[in-house]
Amino acid sequence: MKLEHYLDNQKEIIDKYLDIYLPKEDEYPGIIHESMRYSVFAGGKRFRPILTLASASACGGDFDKVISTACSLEIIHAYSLIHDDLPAMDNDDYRRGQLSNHKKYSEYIAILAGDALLTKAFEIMDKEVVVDVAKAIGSLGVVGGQVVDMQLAKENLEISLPLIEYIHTHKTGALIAVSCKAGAVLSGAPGNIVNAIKIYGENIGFAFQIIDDIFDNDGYTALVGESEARKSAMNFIERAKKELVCLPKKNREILVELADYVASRTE
Ligand code: GRG
Repeated sequence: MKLEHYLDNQKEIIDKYLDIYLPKEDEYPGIIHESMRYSVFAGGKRFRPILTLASASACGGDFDKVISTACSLEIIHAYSLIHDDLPAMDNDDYRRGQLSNHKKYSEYIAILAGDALLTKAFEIMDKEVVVDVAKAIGSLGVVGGQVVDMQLAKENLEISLPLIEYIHTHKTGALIAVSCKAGAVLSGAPGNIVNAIKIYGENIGFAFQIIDDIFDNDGYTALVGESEARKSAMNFIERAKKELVCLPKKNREILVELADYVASRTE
């Protein structure tokens, strides 16, 4: 199957399950459920849950065992975007071409929708990966990356390569890496494979954010220029793919294709 079809197909499956896991709009108090669903279903590539499912499949895992965790990682991602857009953070009026959650529903609803999404994610994820996910998104992970990014934006910190690397590995890389790792853990993969898939995730996570910086002409690109940034992203993709040699060739194919997709993506 061509990658494009694979991605569309996985997205469709993930959306079907997200619809099952999230409370319906008519559940009281409806406004919070409407707001949660608005952000989860307002587009999005579903890249993190796709990685969880792909890592599980590369490790011979069972779809039924991983789908709730895969969806929980997308729900965490949706939460992070809602809070990232808030006036106290990036103050963005639009996300994915539509009004951001606080613009559509008010600030207090957007904060609570984020809180409820994060809580829902921990309700549905497999208990075996709760600690890994909590560590990846807390103050030593995504939150830490967001703090330093906010300091850079609001407190005139001097931009430098180590600072950008910290932000990218924490704010973006940590959730992508744990999305990959969770798929391996829940498939009962041995420690060396779990570790390789986690490092794969860290590398594609870094490359993913560098490509985002190229789109936005900021961050890494602002420091080193577009051509260096692209080279650097390619290096991380190659490093990611090298980690997969511990998997049989047939099993690693989809992860290799997803790594290449990160470098070539246009959205
Ligand atoms: C604890 C998870 C957590 C968050 C609290 C608000 C915050 C702290 C962090 C913000 C993190 C953030 C917004 C990172 C940006 C990551 C990123 C590259 C977003 C774009 O991802 P895509 O391209 O988006 O996968 P789509 O629209 O396809 O879903």
